[in-house]
Amino acid sequence: MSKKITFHVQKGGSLNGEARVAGDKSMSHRSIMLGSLAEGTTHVTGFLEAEDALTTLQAFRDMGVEIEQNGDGCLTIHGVGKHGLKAPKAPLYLGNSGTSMRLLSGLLAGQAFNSILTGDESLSKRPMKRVTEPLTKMGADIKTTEKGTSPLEITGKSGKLTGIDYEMPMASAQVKSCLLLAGMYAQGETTVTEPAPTRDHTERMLNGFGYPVDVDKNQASITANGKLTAMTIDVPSDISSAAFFLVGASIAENSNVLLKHVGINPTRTGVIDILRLMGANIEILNERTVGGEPVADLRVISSQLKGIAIPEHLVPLAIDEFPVLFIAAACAEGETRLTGAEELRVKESDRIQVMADGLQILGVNAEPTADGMIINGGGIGGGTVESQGDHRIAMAFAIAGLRASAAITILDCANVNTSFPTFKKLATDLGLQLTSDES
Ligand code: SPQ
Repeated sequence: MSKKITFHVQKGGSLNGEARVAGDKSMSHRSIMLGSLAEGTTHVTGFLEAEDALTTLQAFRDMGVEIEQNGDGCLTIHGVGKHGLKAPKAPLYLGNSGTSMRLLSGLLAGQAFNSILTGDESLSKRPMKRVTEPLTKMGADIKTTEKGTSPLEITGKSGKLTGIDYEMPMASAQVKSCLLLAGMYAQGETTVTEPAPTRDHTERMLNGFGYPVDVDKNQASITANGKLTAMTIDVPSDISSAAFFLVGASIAENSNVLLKHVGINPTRTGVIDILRLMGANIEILNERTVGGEPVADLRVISSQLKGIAIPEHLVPLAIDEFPVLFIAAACAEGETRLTGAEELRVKESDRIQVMADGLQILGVNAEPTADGMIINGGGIGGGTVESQGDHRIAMAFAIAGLRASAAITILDCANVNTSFPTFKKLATDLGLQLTSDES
C-alpha cells in the first residue's frame, strides 16, 4: 500500500528570502520525449526529478532509450532517432500524469509496435476521448474503456496515419501536443486550431530540435518531413510551482520573496496577470531568454488583494494555478468570480468541487458553479480538509495557513511529489510553519 502523507500548517507567519522552485513539469516531459526521438546526445539541466516527469523518463527507458540521470536535474539522453523506439515489454505505467498519457498516445499511434498505457486511480478516471477521437480520424487504432478512460490499448499504425485539420473543442495543450506528435508520423499535413492560446512548449521545443512546425495565429501545423537534432536544454523553474509563493507572499503580512529563474512564457503567465489585477505587488526582473524560452526573477511583496471578475481570456493561461488563486480570492476584499473554467473539473481531481468543499470547511464563502467559482473574501478559518490526492490542492491549502485564524490539516498529500518534491523544504525555509506525518 502506498503511504499517506498529512500536512499540518500553523496559522500565520510571513514568507521572506530567495528560492529557486522546481523545474518546469511540462518542459521536463517534452525534453525526454523529443530528446529520445532526436539524433545524437541531448543534455538537459533543470529537469524536474518528480514522479510525473520520471514516469515519462521510465517509459522511454522501457522503449529502449538510454537516459543517464547525473544528479541535480542533469540528464544525458542518448537519442534513438524518430524511428528508433522499441516495443516496451510490458504496459507503460504513467502514474498520475495526464501529460505523459495524452502526449504518448499521439506519439505511439504511429509506431511500428503495439503498446498499452495505464495509470493510477486518478489518471484512470480522466477523459481520454479528447485525444483518441481525433487520433482515430487520423487512422489510429486505440481502445479505451467504455467510459473513454485508460487503459489505452494502442495498435501501432506505422506508415498508415493521415494528417487532419482539427479544430479543438477545448483549449488544451495536451490535445494539441498529442496531435502534433502523431503528425510527425502521418502522411500529409496535420493542422491543429485552438479556441484560445495554450502553452506552446511543444512547438518551441520541436523548433529548437530543428523539426519544422508552422505556427500561424491560433494554428500549428506539422508534417512527417523532418528530423530532430540533439540539443542542450535548460529547463527553467515552473511558474505553476512559483505560483504558491506568489500567492503566499502576497497574502501574508511583512513578506518579501525573490523567485529565481522562473519560466515566463506568455502562454503560462496568467497567474501574474490575475494577481496584479487583484492588486498584488509582483515585479518581473532580469528578463532573459534561455533556450528559446523567456525566463525572469520574480519579486513579490505583501499587499491587500481585492476581488475581481477574472477575465476569461486569462483562464487557459493560468489553468493549473486556480487552486492557489482561490486561496488568494478568499483573502481578498470583496467578490472574486471565475467563469469559463470547466476544464478544472477534469484535472487530477475536480478542482472546482474539491476546492469549494475545503474552502467551505475553512469557513470561506465559496460557491462552486458549473464552470468556475464565486468567492467572497473575508478570511480563512482552521480545520481539516481533503486534497483528494491532488498535488496542487494540497499545496494551495498549505499556503492558506499563512492567513488562517487557526491551524489547517490537509489529508492525502503524497502526490505533492508528482510536481514539487521540494515544496515543504522551500516553503518552510521561506517561513511557512508546515510539518507533515506519514502513515
Ligand atoms: O499532467 P497533468 O496531470 O495533466 O498535469 C496538470 C497539472 O496540474 O499539473 C493538469 F492537471 O497540468 C497540465 C495542464 O493542466 C499540463 C499540460 C501540459 O504539460 O501540456 C497542459 C495542461 O492540461 P490541458 O489538458 O489543459 O492541456
